[in-house]
Amino acid sequence: MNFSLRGSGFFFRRSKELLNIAGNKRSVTTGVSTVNLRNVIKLSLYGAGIGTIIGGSYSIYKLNKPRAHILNRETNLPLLEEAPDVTVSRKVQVANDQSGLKLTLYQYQTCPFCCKVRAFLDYHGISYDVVEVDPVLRQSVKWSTYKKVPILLAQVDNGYQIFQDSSMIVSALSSYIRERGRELQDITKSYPQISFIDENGTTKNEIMNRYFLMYDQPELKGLNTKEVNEERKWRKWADDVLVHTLSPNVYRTLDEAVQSFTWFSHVGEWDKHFPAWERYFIIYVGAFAMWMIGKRLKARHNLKDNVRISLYDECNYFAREVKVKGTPFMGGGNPNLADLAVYGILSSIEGCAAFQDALNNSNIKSWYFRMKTVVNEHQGSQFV
Ligand SMILES: N[C@@H](CCC(=O)N[C@@H](CS)C(=O)NCC(=O)O)C(=O)O
Repeated sequence: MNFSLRGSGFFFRRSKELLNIAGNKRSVTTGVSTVNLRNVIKLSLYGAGIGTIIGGSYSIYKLNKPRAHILNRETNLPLLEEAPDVTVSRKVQVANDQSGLKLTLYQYQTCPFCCKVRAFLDYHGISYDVVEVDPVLRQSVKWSTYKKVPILLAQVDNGYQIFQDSSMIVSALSSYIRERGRELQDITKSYPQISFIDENGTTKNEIMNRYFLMYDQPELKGLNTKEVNEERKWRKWADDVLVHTLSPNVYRTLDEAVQSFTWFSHVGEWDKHFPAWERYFIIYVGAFAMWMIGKRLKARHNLKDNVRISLYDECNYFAREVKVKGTPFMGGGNPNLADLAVYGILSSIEGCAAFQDALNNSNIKSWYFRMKTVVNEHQGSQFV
């Protein structure tokens, strides 16, 4: 009650003041002298002018200010002055390597993205050293700010050029071998990196143009735009769709997860690279963790209830496209980068039950074995 009385008093007092102001105003506009009018106009013009300057400057400032979620506009991949002090796990030597490249691949043997890079290098008959990274302690990549594999180091005149992200590695090397004469360091400038904060507040790095090959004059090289676009589309599909069917399949049950990790240990020669306790730790703890994570990935990527069907569907999707073309490969008579990407990704699960099931229940088998032959025989060395 008290409150409402005081409230009404306040209302009446304010109303009177407002009436007074209105009355004064009326006297200004009716009994106006020219000097007063000029002052009023002047003041209004000054006000408008100052307002425009402040407003305009603020807009220019806002337009030029980088958007808060973009951390840097672009940076080029760095150059190391000296090679990191690490032990090479194995050397892949191809007798007639014409590339002139001196490469070291930091990898996990069964990471699909690393397998994709190896498929590219092996097909083209390019020699390289391999550093098998310990997935738990990761000591051999401590020198890198990038926290994933594959990472590729190429020896150049003044140091070691870093390449990261499998698709960028493949695009950059492919541009290099097809357009000899351009320095590797120069090519990497076409793949700038931006960092940004995504909608969940996580800092992300993205390599621009990673699916693009860098040619000076593509039309002079007889490149057909439709084929180039198609190759890019399937490479992207391999990374965005196909690869996401793998984990939920190879870690589908706890037994399958242990079987997959045991095979990873075998082909990655973990017995040579890691002590026994660490190997068993990775196999059993890794299998359990990935079995749990596999369920979340299944939901995130909208896989079918029976995840095998999603794997078969994607294999058939690709195989059907090759069949429609009527050529042995997506690239025609020879594989293109899309063939190599799909082959590399599928080869990462070759020893898993899911892979055998995919061969037996989809139409990918004959294409897959054609690819295996041309990659293992380095048949692409004719293009280097
Ligand atoms: N877009 C990257 C993805 C690479 C990636 O996710 N690699 C995984 C291994 S398959 C990784 O290194 N994850 C971080 C880790 O294991 O610590 C590429 O194409 O290279």
